[in-house]
Amino acid sequence: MLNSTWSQTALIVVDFQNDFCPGGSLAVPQGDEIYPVVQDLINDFQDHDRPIVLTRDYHPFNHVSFKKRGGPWPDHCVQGTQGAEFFPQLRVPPSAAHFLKGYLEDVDAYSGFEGRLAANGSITEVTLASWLGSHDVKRLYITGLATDYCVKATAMDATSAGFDTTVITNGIKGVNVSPHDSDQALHEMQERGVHLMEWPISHG
Ligand code: VGL
Ligand code: ZN
Repeated sequence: MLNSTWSQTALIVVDFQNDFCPGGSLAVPQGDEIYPVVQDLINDFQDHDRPIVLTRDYHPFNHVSFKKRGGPWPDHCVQGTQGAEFFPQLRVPPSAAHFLKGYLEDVDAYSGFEGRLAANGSITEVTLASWLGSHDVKRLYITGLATDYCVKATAMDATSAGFDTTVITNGIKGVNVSPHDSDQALHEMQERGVHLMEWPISHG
């Protein structure tokens, strides 16, 4: 990519966690297949010294979004369980910033912009918007799971907050509770000014 592409640009990896991958409790079909693209993005952003943000769904065991509490989802991404951990092959640079969301029992959060920075083992008051602002970020590349929920919500909030926002089409997968949910989500994102781009993965 051109050097200008990298200036003021950050990467956001949304919820690439075990419970959203095959074998997990809320598995996104083929969710694991985005791995090579996600890793290539992380590596390239690191090589260019650009900020890398990873969000995680991070629920208490009795979270309001769980079926046992009348919510839509099976238990997933419960704090302290393997399901809440990153996809095992993912190599995350130590410099990456971690944002957690949905960590309060009675509050759900799809968007990374509802998350808070985790640092030194605790959840801070720092929002994603303020963190990106303090790192002089103006443009965002977004990848991760799931297209029709947390990727969509994060991209919508990003563009509303004034970031020039690009979703990487080969670096996302959707839940598709209804068959066309991901297509619909991509359409809604584009209508709001989100750009779509296929990431030219580098081999070797
Ligand atoms: C998500 C459903 C419930 C997501 C999180 O990360 O897209 N989906 N919680
Ligand atoms: Zn959740």
